[in-house]
Amino acid sequence: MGISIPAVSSPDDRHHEPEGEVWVGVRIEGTESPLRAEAIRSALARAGAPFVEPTVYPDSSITAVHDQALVDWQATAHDEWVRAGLDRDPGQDRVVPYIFPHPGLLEGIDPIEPSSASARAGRYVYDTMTLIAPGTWKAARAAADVALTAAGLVESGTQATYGLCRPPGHHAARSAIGGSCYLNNSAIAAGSLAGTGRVGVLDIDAHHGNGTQSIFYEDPGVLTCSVHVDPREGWFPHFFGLAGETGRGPGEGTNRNLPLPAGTGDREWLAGVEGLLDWLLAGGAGKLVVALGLDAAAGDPEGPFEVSEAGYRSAGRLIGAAGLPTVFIQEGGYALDTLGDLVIAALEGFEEGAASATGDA
Ligand code: SP5
Ligand code: ZN
Repeated sequence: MGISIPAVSSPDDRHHEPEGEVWVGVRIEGTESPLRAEAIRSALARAGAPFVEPTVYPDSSITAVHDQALVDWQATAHDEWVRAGLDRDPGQDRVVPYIFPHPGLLEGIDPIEPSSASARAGRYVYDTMTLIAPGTWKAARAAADVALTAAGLVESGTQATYGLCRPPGHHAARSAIGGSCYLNNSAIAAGSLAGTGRVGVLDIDAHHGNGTQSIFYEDPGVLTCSVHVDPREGWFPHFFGLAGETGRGPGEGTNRNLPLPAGTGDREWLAGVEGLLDWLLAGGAGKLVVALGLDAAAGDPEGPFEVSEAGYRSAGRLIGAAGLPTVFIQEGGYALDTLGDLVIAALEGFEEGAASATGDA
């Protein structure tokens, strides 16, 4: 079968060329490459998905979930880096931090806005793996437009859309970025839908959707949930992502985490997806954003789960059967030879599940 879900995609994703990541102080090859989006586009084209170009949205849709200062810094961070001469001495051509306003450093004192380009990187980027290249902002801004366009189509009555966002977004928080993410595309989509009733975000990337969780942590208008590898077993984002994190203040009870052990396969993972969907429906979610990471698949180089392609198809069926208007937003997924087929499996599964829900299967 083919795919009739509109796929929003921008040619600008190719401008993000991090060319690796700095891990334990060493620049390694990394897996978040431009080839990911190319692989997904090819698979979507083979499946006959209708492609849609993104519309350019105003910055206000982005600053609804990110601090203006973070957006402004990212837009000029690479220029600032080069003006400071760091590409020549010491010869680092990507923006990468070296010092961070760690809570143990500050001990409660409000940090000043640092003046050096290298210190400013640590003010806004919480890890060393999220390199900023000359074209990163162009691609990240386009990915946000992809998410907003996919959400806008659903807002105006399309049952489901897929946003091919690259770079990914779910690790980007309100005021700091990391985890190969720059703008939180899933949160931006959810924020844009939130005017008209409760929105649910279901994050099935292998990693905890920490940015989305923290952005909406006190917001009762967006229910957030994530099924992911247990950070206590040594996985990014390491410091949180546990079941006890349930929201705060007016958002108490509006976040849910399901950490699962490394090695988790279809059965346990799908039971988790189903439980989170039931929780979103019980909480009154009227629209759904799916943070679609494919790195829970067996063989993915960044994740230890063992989910099969059939498992992703079943997840799509469960989501489709929920019957909600749904925006799929591309997150992680790094096995270039299977990535495209996994996206297709999830989207085909959705169409099967949606058809069975409305009785026209
Ligand atoms: C969007 C998304 O899926 N981001 C994933 C970010 C997690 N990256 C963690 C990388 C940890 C270091 N990897 C080094 C592998 C060396 N073999
Ligand atoms: Zn991931």
